[in-house]
Amino acid sequence: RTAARFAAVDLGASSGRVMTGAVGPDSLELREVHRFPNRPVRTGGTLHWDILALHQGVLDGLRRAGPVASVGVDSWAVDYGLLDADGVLLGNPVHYRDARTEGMAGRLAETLPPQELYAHTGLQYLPFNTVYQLGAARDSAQLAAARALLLIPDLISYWLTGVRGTELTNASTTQLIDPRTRDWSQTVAEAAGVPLSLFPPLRRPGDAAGELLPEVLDETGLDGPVPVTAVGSHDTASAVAAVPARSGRFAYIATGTWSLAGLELAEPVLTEESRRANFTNELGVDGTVRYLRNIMGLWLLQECMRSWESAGSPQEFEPLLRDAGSRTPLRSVVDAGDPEFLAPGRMPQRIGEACRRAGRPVPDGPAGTARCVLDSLAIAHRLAVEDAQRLADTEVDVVHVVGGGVHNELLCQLTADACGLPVVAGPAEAAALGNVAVQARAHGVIGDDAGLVRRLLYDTLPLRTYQPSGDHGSPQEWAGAAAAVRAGR
Ligand code: ADP
Ligand code: LRH
Repeated sequence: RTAARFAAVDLGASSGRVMTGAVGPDSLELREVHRFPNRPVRTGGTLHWDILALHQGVLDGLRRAGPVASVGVDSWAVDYGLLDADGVLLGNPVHYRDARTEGMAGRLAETLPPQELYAHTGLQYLPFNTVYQLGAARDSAQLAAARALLLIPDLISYWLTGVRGTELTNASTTQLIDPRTRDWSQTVAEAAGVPLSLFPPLRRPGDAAGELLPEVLDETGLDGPVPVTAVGSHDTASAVAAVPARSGRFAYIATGTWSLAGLELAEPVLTEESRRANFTNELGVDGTVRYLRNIMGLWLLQECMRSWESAGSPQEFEPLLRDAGSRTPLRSVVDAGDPEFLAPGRMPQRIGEACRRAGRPVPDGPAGTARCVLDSLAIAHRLAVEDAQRLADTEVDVVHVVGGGVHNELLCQLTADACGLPVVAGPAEAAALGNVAVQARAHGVIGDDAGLVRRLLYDTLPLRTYQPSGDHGSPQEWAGAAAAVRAGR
């Protein structure tokens, strides 16, 4: 085995980045070569992704990356672009936070009851699941003209290679995949009126996904051939593949724009109790299942900071989190799992209103509001970790936190306190690492074994452990606050 460099394109809802990973049999070093903002744009009343700006960011990043053995692309889930008969993109992809899917779940329920939908897909109800987005687009001229549907990372891969595919981990977020067969569900597609022929063939993490097109080589200054390799193209699949766990008894929380909190399982949990608890069974790399719940995540804080006209730089986080850390714990708490916080805008006011409705004090100023958000996230993390263990009948003794939230020490400490378990924090760029690791395995640089990757990461990454401290409320106070949030659901 010889060392090689790989490029990971990781498009998050907050920013896109291109990272390179230098991988040897016993080493994996990640370097950020380009980061660019991801700014959604509202036109004609619809919230869109600025997909061409993102693609330009990818090209700029690949130019800076220099020679690589392969490229892998991952991004946020559920969203897609439609191609016409000439392979041209029809309109800008719509953002999952757009309100167009309102009422769509009810419409699908008329042909397929929610219980059956869950039994076939194991997917939690989220208003923006692709199946509902397609329901909302049903009578559009765009969908009528569409000959292919490409999920976001598959669209970027297509623009890089000219090759079309549907990567499985991300396909599992459409709510059209059956997690038992790991293939399309004809039953759901028929009930929802979705022609599965729109989707290019399924491919799996590690599969070859084409080579950079001549025009891309020109644009990036790279010498061909440069292969593109399918990775866990759902960013959360890649992030969980890079959780540096030492044993199987772990829960993870991927904290970025979202908090995705749960367990890695060998089989889906499709019980009615699991459906009612709104747990999802997304597909992971190596035949795993990501059993988790979506929590609003640091989006709550991001949106507050946007309304305070703060750009979210480390210099702005530092004083805000210091002040928030000195506030009274658990004074104001909201349900950070509530989809009422999904849409953008007026976030501090909406959080204040939710506190008032729950009979709790309205948080005061930015520090008070930030503290309310972080206490609320910690409680939602605890509820998800607790419920996942009960529903999947497993026990864990550590919680791994990965993603941008690793930079937020207060959130990591509060999560340890809320869960009553040690939190191992890191890496912050887990999705990019998981992306690189899958490429390195596919190209034979490291052994083709998920456990090996996790051990390698555990041995080489700077990780920080937070023990439950009691400094931010006693175990009884956390239990009481968590019970109150649960009771309000
Ligand atoms: P995504 O992949 O969804 O774009 P990230 O994993 O990059 O998100 O995480 C972004 C979040 O990380 C931000 O919303 C912010 O709350 C947090 N974050 C990033 N840098 C810092 C920092 N220096 N201090 C505290 N939090 C930070
Ligand atoms: C995180 C994420 C998450 C999805 C959401 C749409 O970036 O992929 O796993 O639920 O975006």
